[in-house]
Amino acid sequence: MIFNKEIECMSRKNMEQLQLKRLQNIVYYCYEKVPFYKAKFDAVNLKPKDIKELKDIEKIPFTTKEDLRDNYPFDMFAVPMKEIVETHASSGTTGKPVVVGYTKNDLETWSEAVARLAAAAGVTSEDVAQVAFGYGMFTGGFGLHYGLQKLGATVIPASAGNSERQLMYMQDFKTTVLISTPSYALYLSEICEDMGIDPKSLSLKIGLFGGEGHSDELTKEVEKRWGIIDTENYGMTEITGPGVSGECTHKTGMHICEDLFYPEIIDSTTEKQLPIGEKGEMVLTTLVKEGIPMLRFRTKDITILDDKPCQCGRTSIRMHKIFGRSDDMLIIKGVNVFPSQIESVLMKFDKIAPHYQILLKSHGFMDTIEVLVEVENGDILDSYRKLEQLEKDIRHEIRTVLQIDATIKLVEPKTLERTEGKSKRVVDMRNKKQY
Ligand code: DLL
Repeated sequence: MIFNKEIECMSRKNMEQLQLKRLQNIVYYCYEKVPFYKAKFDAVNLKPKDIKELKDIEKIPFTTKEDLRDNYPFDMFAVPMKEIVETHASSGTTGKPVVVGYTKNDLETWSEAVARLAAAAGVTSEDVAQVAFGYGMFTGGFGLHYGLQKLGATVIPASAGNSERQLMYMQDFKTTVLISTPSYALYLSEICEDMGIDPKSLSLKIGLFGGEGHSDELTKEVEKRWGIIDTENYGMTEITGPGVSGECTHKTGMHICEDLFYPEIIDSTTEKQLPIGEKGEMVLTTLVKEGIPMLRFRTKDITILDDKPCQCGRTSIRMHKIFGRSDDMLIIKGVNVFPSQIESVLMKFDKIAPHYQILLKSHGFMDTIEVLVEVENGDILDSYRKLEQLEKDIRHEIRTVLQIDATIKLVEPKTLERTEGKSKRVVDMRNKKQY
């Protein structure tokens, strides 16, 4: 089902016209309502009237996460607080969080964006959708909740954690759609099996997974374990939360709500726009947001845009699964590699479980990488020869595919940390004392 056919199947020409009109409006709006933007425009001698065509967007200075932090909590809001009806925040690893605010119209837009991605994944008003994202300052819980309700699905606001209870709801309420991070979906399947329940025997049909990436290989694993279609969606607090884009059942990339969020790909270093089809950092501009509009927000997420037609009939531009964030790219002895690429290699091996952790260490002046991987069946750990052979094979494959030399350490099943939200795959132990 296409939730908003008129918009989602619009011709390119009409979409570009709509985008230009909305871009011009939002630029005026930002300039008039947010002193931060006025100062940025004035600094480069840019006036809202200078935005005459879509490519003029390149004249607008970027906005970064740091800008939001510097204006903590509300200085980038474009409306008085009495018009803000909800706030959310993303907790960074350091310092103050980024705070965003939604007007009533913003909540409508957000619900629309999420309803579109849920419909694209095959969800209908017949479905029972269990939201296992946290309901709190994180945008995952409320965002999916609003969108699924707009679509008419029955929402179970289970929130994050308490896995046994999640499974009880899934059994008793006959949940057909699971909403969570992909790593939690995997963890939940494990708990399900531990409880003696075959995950495939439940009523689950569709997974709406996001908030973190998962490789194609991990997607297949989740699909195999649950017997479902695993779809991915993407977004971030600064732009709206979930709802920027999502996969349809053809899984040819995530369809972007282009009438709401204008996507660009730039080269992170030169900061110049790249043509469609080239890999780079995604930059997003909100086209209709009232509470906290964002002009050219640098997501740091690396992807590729694709404007080839999709069989589903939607004409929207799609984005490839995120390759990684420009700030989590690892440089191992000069070779650039994203954790997701390591995941893809690991997932090719049968005897290991889809749970791993990447440890970055330093030996003298040299950075080294160690990958801890769980074996599927602990028996192999009793056979030194088999264990050594498997470690060797994985190391060899990583070297061949990614040109990096990693130490592989196979560990007992279920010994690596599981999380109910976003997983932490990389542990940076460099510059820390090692014993
Ligand atoms: O994670 C919003 C969200 C919630 C999206 C639930 C989808 C589902 P933040 O906490 O602000 O917001 O984190 C945003 O998470 O810049 C990406 O680096 C990463 N991320 C989100 N979705 C994906 C995805 C929410 N599908 C940051 N693939 C983003 C890869 C993702 N990374």
